Parts: sequence; C-alpha cells; structure tokens
Amino acid sequence: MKFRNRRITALAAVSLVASLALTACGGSDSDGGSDGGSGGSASGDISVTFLPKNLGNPYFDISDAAGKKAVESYGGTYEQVGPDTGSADGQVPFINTAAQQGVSALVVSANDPEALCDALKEASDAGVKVVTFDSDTNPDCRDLYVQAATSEGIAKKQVDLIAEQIGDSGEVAILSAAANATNQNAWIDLMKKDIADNHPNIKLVDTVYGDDDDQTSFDKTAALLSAHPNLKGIISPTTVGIAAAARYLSTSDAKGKVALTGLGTPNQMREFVKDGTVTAFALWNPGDLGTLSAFAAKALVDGTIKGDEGDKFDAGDLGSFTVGKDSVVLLGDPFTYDKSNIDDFDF
Ligand code: RAM
Repeated sequence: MKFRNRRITALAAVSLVASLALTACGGSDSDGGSDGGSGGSASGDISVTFLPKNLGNPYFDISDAAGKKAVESYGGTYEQVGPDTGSADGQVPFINTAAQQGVSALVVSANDPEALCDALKEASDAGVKVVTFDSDTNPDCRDLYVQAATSEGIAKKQVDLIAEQIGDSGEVAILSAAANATNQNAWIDLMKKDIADNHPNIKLVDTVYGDDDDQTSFDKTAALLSAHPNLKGIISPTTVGIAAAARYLSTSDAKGKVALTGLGTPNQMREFVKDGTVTAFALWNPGDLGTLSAFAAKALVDGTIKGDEGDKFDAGDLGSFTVGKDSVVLLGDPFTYDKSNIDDFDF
C-alpha cells in the first residue's frame, strides 16, 4: 500500500531529493529533529561506512552524498571507502578494515554475490550491521538489502524501451558492468526471459562487460558494432556503460541507426538525448537509494529493526518503509527519462 502511494509521488520525490542531494548539508537539523525523537541522542554514536562498487562512478557519487547527508542528519559519522575499479577482490580489504575499526554499519554495493561473504560474516560477527544496497550479496551474508526497484520491473522497463525504439524487431546486444555483478546479472536473466517470452522478433546476439569502467565500456561498444553489422539496438543496464556507449555512438555512423537504452543518470545522458543519440532511458533516484540505506543502517544499529519481514522503520523525508521477504527493502519504481522531461532533473 505504501508503495502505491510512493509511486504517485515518485516524480516529486525524485526532484525533491535531487535538489536536496545537491545542496550543501547546512540545514539538516529539522530532519534529525523530527525522526530523532526516540533515538536521537543514542544515534550520535553511529558510524556508517559506505562501500560502493567503485569510486569515481557518478551514480555512487550521488547515492553516497545523499547517504552522508542522511547519516549526518541523525548525528552519525559517515565515511566512504572503495576500490577504483569495480571488483569484489578490491572491496574485501575495505570490509576488513571497517570491521577492525568497529564501525556500527557497512552499506555495500556488491560486485559479486558470494566473494564478499566471508569478510562480511566476519564483520557481522564483530558486531557490524551489514546493509547491501544497489547490488546484493547472497541473502545470508547481510542483515538487509535495500533494492532500488524490483528486478522484474527494471528488466521489463529496459526491454519495453528497446522494443519501442527498434519496432520490436531485430538484433540487440547488452553492454553490462562487471561480469559477476549481482544486480546486472539478475536483470540480464530476466531481460532474456522477457525477450524470449514476449518479443519473438528480437534476437539477443551478444552480452559484453565494460566493468563499470568508462574506457572499457566505450571500447566494448565499438567492438559490438563491428562484430554485429546488423545490430539494431544496445541495452546498457549500467550508468557507466550507457554514458560511454552514448558518447561512442554520438560521433559514429551508427548514431540514430542503432538505438541505445538502459539505465543512466539524467546529467550524464542529457546531451545525448538532446543530440538525438538516445530517445529514452530509465533509472530510479540514486540519492533516494543512499538516503534509504543510511536510515536502514540506523534502524538496525539502534535496534528498531532486526531485518525481519514486517519490520518497519522511518527514512526521514522518504517516509516509512517495511522490510519484505528475504530482508529486502524496496525503494520504488524505475522512472523513464526522455527529451520531454530530462531538463526537470539535476543529478
Ligand atoms: C552503475 C552500477 C550500479 C547500477 C547502476 C544502474 O552505476 O553498476 O550498480 O545500479 O549502474
């Protein structure tokens, strides 16, 4: 029920939180005051470390800046750490360090469902609450997963967009992030199923991995186009991939001939929507995801929730959330951006 309500206000919330995320954190007192009534003073001791897939990824710059603002709104201490490249191996030492430091909570976007588990379990044994956000681990390696939107919804949105853009017929390819990324792989499986079940004239001819690295993604786009001369469309379910692919297409002969959609941030995609390289793409608000994750961490640390289905907690301006099956908290629905609305967003 609450999700229906949230869907109606999704556009307003996207704009509101986008502007909040871009504002310096001077005015956070009222947020902390209104939801700090029960645990305000105790939360001063909460330290929350955000560990994105990689640093320098604009998506995580947005999510983690909002997470910082939320942590500071309840008087906690925020830190962001992470590897330069999106690999699970690169994330493990940061988990170990956070456990040694005895932080209250870790908020992690996992580059692999299994590879972080030993380190996360050790952190958990040491008393650290573990929240995955954006990209999950296996469920038994964390207390809670904050999911941007259902995997089915994200997959269907991208297939619907490409189908519309290529007349529901022709060869398409996927340009993904890291090969083991939990979130992208879940979406890819569901996109394959959706194409097989509902789009008999669309043929998925290739899936390639740009590792959430701009140059690798750019090069993989070039390689896709030369390997598949009849390609009609590319789906890139990663903000790094779609931006790099758009940059490649925008100056190539394929501009306007090979459609590109997927998940992107409005600020990275604006010029490519305006120059006709891209018609429409989708995303949720990464800032909202960071905010929700920060409040979920607080609720676990102060004991408001354990992560059980039905547990409820407050997420500041985003409202109240309920933990679902498998200890998953759902943010909302993906939103579609095109030339009619892209100037309404600034993140
Ligand atoms: C990239 C990352 C992230 C994903 C977005 C859509 O920034 O791979 O995990 O959620 O794209």
